[in-house]
Amino acid sequence: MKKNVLAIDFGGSNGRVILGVFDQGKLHLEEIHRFPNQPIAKQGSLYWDFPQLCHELVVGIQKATARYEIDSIGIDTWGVDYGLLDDKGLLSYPRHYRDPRTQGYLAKALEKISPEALYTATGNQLMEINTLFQLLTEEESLAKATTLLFMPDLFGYFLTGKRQTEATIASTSQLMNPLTSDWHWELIDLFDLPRAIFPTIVQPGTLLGMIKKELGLPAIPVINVGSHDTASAVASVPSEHQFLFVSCGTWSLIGTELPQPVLTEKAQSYNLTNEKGLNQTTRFLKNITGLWILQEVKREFESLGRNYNYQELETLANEADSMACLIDTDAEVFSAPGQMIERIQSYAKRTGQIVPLTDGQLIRCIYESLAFKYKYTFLEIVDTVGYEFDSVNIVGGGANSALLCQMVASASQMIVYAGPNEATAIGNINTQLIYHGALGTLTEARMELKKSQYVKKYLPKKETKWDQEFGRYQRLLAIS
Ligand code: LRH
Repeated sequence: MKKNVLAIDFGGSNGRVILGVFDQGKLHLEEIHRFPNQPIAKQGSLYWDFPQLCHELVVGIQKATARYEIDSIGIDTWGVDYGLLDDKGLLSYPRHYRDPRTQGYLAKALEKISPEALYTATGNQLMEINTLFQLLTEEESLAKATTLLFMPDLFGYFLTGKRQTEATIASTSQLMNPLTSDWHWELIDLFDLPRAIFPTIVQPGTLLGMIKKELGLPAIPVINVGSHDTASAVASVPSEHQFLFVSCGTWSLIGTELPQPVLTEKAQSYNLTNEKGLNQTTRFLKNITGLWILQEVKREFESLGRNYNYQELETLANEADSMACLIDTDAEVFSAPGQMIERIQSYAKRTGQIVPLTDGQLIRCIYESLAFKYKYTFLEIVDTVGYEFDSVNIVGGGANSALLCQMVASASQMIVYAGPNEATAIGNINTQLIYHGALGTLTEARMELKKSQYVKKYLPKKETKWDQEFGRYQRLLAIS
């Protein structure tokens, strides 16, 4: 059965419309349209540029339908962000999670509920960017709102006029009950949020609706895919068995897929999160900083006229001394955009390390610190689930980085399978192909994929420095 489906992915720096052509068991990808997805800043606040993004979405679909018969569309974005609507439509531009307005709201929420109870109720890692904390800043808009839609739901509403919430994206909100996959109504009441704004939660792999006539596009079905980008990325991991994954983009999501949530004290102490995957699975993972710092430093180099591609950055890093400076990539100081180089340097000074000055030293510092953070997180996951893994699948943009993959293999002494790099688009496409009956199960989809996508294997090297310096890295985490 031949199918042409579109995966629309709104990522940290770009949005993309990707065509997946599935024919005779092989998947071929083609990027049809790419556009910037940068937050817009207005009076110190950060917003999604929603009208412009809807325009790009239409352009992308037009470009695709001009050349192909499209069987369906699936949309995914990062988690936690949403828009509030009244009966007529969106009340205002949706806020971006890096908007500083949530500062202090986690602490405020904990005046009403203990961190333990909040974790047990939702299974979510406590992060100030989560929807719950964003909503607590919205009293005025909440009074006017009739519906809350997460970003992929909102783009789906723009295309079809249908208001639904898909389970994987709802599971990033800190408002869902991981045991029932429904809203956590008691929590919603506790925080005085209006129950009526929360739409019915539907499972991925179902039909949202058809593209509405007014848009002047063909009436194509829009499918609820794993609309949280990580859910889609995990749906692409080419493994039949229990696997450890790193979905590496702006964020790194490190974890495993389980049949049910883990809400134990240990899981909470490590701040591991339970999100929904396809087929009602649990994505048990930790949300940590991924390529974000690197992307910011690259952007800063560019503003200084030094335009490196990732390959060139790796070459520079390879030439710099190893383990000169390490950072906690999740330290609060690195979370906001801008002046990243200066912030790394002052972190180095503050922690009594050699200050990275050259471009290569800065990049090496970021890569080695990430490799250590991965190792550290693998250990937390293994300790919580109670069994070990002998390999890890790195999917997403980070799978392209030979330097990072090799460092992770050597630091953790595990085989790294790197790829697919287009993980989110592929998982999105997989779900649509299962919906059409072109692929049977998720496992079948994952294994079919192995035929068409390049997965590279990295073997761990015996380099003692990773063991020797791990203690120093751990001490750094404690003080920063
Ligand atoms: C990863 C991700 C993550 C969210 C963050 C905002 O892309 O979706 O799960 O917490 O972005």
